Amino acid sequence: MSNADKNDYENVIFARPDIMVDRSTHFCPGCGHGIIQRLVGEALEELKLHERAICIGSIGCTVTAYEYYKVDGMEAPHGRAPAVATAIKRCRPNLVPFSIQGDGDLASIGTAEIVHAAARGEKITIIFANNATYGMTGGQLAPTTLMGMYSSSTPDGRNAAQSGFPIRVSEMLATLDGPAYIARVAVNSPANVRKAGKAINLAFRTQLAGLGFAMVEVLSMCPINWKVEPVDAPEWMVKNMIPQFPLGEFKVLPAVAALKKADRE
Ligand SMILES: Cc1ncc(C[n+]2csc(CCOP(=O)(O)OP(=O)(O)O)c2C)c(N)n1
Ligand code: SF4
Repeated sequence: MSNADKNDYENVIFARPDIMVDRSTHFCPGCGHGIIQRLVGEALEELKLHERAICIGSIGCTVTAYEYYKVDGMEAPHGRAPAVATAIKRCRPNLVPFSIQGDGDLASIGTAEIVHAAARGEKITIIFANNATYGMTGGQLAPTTLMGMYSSSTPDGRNAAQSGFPIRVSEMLATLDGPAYIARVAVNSPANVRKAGKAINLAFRTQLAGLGFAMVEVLSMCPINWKVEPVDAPEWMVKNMIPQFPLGEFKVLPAVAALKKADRE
């Protein structure tokens, strides 16, 4: 239903958040990115960030994320979204910069930026879409590609001797003192989508409360590069990705826990 149409119904149970542009996504069928973009849109709307949010486009299939939201946007070079967000936040503390970064973007070319932004405790919000592949460029090996998993640059499957092991970014960043909130969620089922929405909302509220760096890693389907049917991709994630990347919260500062508790009361 479009933004305009929703006014035509008395009892709307599902509508596009007004802060989102009325357009379809450019993603492949079954891709998780569209769900993630929607959840971010819901958080922006719920928190009334129309005038304050600024979407930093990262490189990968979410490169034009800012075209989906009626908020300001800026493009960052590959992997550098946390550095761009840092600059914006430090110069204009009232703005709410955020980025949706892929695993190639965040955990490969952008490793230094994300580690140091987290270590500095920058008050920014990062949504890390982990689909275990370089989606946009044709399914090359990513830092999060699973052991034995096919990629176009490891056609016989990932092996440790050649490519090392997958990086668990959330667990790694949670060892730092800077982050306020780090969680891993997934968008493979309605229940998990709801949990993902709550985590993303909390990550924005962590920034709004000035509590520090917040990152939500979202396990996301990429059926085209996983070489599975879109309908089978959520189950593929359960069998293959979640054992390697367990869901949960890895860093929750007490002040963030208090924000969460306030939700339930
Ligand atoms: C400096 C630079 N190097 C390489 C590229 C090519 N490139 C574009 S997207 C991409 C991979 C993105 O993969 P990922 O971050 O996992 O996002 P996904 O597409 O899977 O969402 C690469 C290597 C680029 N645009 N700029
Ligand atoms: S290549 Fe993968 S990540 Fe990119 S839009 Fe298609 S399914 Fe989504």
